Amino acid sequence: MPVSTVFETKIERVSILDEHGNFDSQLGEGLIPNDDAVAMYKHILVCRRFDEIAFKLQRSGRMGTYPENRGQEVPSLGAAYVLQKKDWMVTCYRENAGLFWRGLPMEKILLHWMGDERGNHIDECNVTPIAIAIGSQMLHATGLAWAGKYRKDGSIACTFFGDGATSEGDFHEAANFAANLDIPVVFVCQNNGWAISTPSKIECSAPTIAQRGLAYGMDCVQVDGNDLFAMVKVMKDATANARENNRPTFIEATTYRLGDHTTADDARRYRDTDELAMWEKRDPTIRLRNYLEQKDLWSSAKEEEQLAFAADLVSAVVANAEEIDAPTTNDIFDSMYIGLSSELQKQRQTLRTSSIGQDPSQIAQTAKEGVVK
Ligand SMILES: Cc1ncc(C[n+]2csc(CCOP(=O)(O)OP(=O)(O)O)c2C)c(N)n1
Ligand SMILES: [Mg+2]
Repeated sequence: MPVSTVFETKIERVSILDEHGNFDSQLGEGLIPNDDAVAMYKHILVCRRFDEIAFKLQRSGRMGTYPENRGQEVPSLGAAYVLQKKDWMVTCYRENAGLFWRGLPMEKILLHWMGDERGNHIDECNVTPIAIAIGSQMLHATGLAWAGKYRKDGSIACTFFGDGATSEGDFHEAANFAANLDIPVVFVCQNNGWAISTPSKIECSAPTIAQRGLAYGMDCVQVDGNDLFAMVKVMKDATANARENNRPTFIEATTYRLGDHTTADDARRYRDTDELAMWEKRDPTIRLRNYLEQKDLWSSAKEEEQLAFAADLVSAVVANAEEIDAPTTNDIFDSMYIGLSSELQKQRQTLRTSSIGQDPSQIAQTAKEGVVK
């Protein structure tokens, strides 16, 4: 036969607790113990409060740009729940829930968005500073996972990025490298349907983003990214694949940002109100709360208590971030590098780079002396 099929595949989608409250007990039973499910719900309420206050800090001029995380808490939280301490979590900017769960002090994220380099100086846990240059972090994660494999320390890495980031060359390089060199890294794409105002369907003409990982020979799966149980399930499978087989996995977590892209954006200018209303019904907090209430693990009284706790906690975090001593101009060097090259030492001393040219005070001085006309 001259024509034969050389490759056939399918992409599976995992859902355990759906937006209507249906729970797949075959897949979900025993996956998350009750105490942990309660703890994670409480954590999401804290993250929501953090988001709300961070937004207000920007609006009142007390912080720079901030990207709301609201609606997208589950993918990073589910992943952080499964990852081990020695593993690396390498994220962009919509993964506060997972970063805080892993132990990143919340004030560090505020400091980052306040433009204070100390927000990027992280000793507390194996997470990297949040990546704003779209796509760059996937290469870092692949390198960290490769180092873990080389050192045989049993660590793996998990990296997060958006749907838009899979159109960047960095993604393709990281995926190609990880798949061909058997590197234990988990790629988690948070497909929220938009890259700022560009809808994902005009950036990716395939029916799933997960297929992009398939092209490199990785195991790929799509998951309901607003379903904590499903996210934990696919992360358990992916981390086992990484630890036992040194194989990367591509997880496409479908989700939605309920807020604007950042505080510099107004999503009403390009997003349909019907689309937003549909996703508001799929809010991960609604289905998780219903699940907990049905099991008699949650109540309105507990909700009120936790909301009050979250408000106090976030107020304390804001106070910590705002009351810290003003940064020195050298922080940018001291937070960024372990050792400084001679060029960087010169920059640290003079606070200028050779490429920028003379600093303003020197120019003023020479101008006065009549050297510069
Ligand atoms: C290399 C690079 N190019 C462009 C930008 C500007 N930018 C910031 S966010 C963004 C869209 C990212 O979309 P996606 O990856 O889907 O992430 P989302 O914000 O939806 O979570 C762009 C283009 C950037 N930060 N870095
Ligand atoms: Mg996106």
